[in-house]
Amino acid sequence: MTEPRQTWPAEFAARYRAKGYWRGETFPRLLRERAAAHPERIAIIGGETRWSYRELNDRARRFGAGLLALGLRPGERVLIQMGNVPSFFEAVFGAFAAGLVPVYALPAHRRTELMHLAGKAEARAILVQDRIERFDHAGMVLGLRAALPGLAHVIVAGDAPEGALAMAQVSGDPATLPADPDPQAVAFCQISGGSTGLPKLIPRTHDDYLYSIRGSNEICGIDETSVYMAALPVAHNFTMSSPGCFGALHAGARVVLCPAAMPQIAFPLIRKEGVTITGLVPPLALLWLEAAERARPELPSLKVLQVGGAKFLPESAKRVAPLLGCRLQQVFGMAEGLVNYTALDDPEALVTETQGRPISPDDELLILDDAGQPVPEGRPGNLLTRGPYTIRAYHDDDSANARSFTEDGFYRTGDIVLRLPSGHLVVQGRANDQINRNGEKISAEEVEDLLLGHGSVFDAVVVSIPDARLGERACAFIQPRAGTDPSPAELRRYMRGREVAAFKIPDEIRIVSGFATTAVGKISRRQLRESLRAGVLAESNQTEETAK
Ligand code: AMP
Ligand code: DBH
Repeated sequence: MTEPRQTWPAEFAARYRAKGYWRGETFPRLLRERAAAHPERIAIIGGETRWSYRELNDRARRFGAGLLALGLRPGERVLIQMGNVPSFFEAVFGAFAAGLVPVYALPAHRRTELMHLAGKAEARAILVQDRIERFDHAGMVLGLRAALPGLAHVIVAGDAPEGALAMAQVSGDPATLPADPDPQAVAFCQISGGSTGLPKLIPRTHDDYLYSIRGSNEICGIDETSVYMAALPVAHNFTMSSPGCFGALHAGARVVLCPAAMPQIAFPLIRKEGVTITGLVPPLALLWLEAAERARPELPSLKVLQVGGAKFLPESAKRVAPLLGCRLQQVFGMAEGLVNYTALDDPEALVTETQGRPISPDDELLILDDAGQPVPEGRPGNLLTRGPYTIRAYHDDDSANARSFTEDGFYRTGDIVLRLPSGHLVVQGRANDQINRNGEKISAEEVEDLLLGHGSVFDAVVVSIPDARLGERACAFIQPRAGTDPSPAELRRYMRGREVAAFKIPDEIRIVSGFATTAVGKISRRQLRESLRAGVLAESNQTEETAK
């Protein structure tokens, strides 16, 4: 068994502690203390459910004790796939109380991703919501069981099918819960979008994550009067911690769970619950702006709209304050750590044109050219970072670690940024082959690999194409095997059959006779992707020209 760990060199750890970043706080203690300080205050609102801090804490502790009563042991991993429902917090804080390590899957993940995550984490249990948006998640997870010999329990929030345990029945005596964990221990694993292969596990410690949460709360002005609405999936790092649901709970504030981020659902909820802050990815922010243009919504409580996960263009950013009557805050973050924010009192131009500054004075940022040399100030380059809440390694993945971290512990973000004299970063794009579709990160390599599994595919190259609605869309170029003639529809069906997250199915599939090579018959994937992308862009420019 490989237990997830995250360690910083001793001199760094000592510095982060001395500066008060790492304070020895832990998640189980956090909720217990808040529940003791203000038991009757509302913590979580979801649908008709309103849980006070006391109720959330009591439920979590009984559930955590129930997990131990099933035979799970502190340190073991529990894969959690749930949507924006109160029981997510009961599950997660229950696991924390029991010393178990949650590993978060996103609602969009399907069999392929769950198998990978559960396998990598050596999960002893999977906790899953019965259905999310009508998809039978419980059924899917039960179907994995046979292939995961280490998996002891499938626990279902909601209606449990035969063969699974209902979450409501998992209950035990809180007196059996262990002592609080070591603050340096891994509290949970976030997951990375990544640019190669399936999602990687990101072990985060109590100390490091809670520092990023306190820092975020300060920058975002979160206090006990705040009402944070989770519009994006709660398990996403943005929604969880920037400042997100955990930020709100840390401040003793309220979390409102929005079942879907469409304006028709979100606007009335903001009005009803007096939401003060929420976060969106750019395509959803565009939807909100469009809706607001049609019928100016009254959202007097809303003070801050955060937009992040993908680049929000200045022209759209400028429309937020006039149309929604709130401030915009851009957020450029990553589950590996580093998070940047524009400040609430930054001048307008910086808020609309930049992705903000890092949380911590001890976030070290390098902006390097492809040869690894610092670029002149103000020029774009590859962003590398290390600091008090940025991981030093992924869980159990030597080759990813070798690629993603330098010898002195900097994380290669894969982002191309430039830095203004004020310290604000402007994201210019990605250095590697990742498609940022709607804020969902897709590895071109992973999709190519899936396509290559089809009997008629000789070679496949997947590229990102700028897209007005999605930010970027995925376009797959397919070279068929000699004598075969696969259609795009058939390839899409095939991908669906592989049971992967639907956002990974290419938006466009083009069948080509072959790929360009050099005289010696070689071309790098990167060059190839660039030339294919350039071809698509040239075509769409031409169409625009003829339309004029
Ligand atoms: P992940 O590592 O999967 O958590 O994804 C983080 C990545 O999302 C970053 O490295 C960026 O590529 C992208 N990202 C997040 N926020 C922004 C933003 N505000 N602007 C541009 N890209 C962003
Ligand atoms: O995209 C991200 O991963 C992200 C965006 C904004 C993130 O992890 C975050 C803020 O914390």
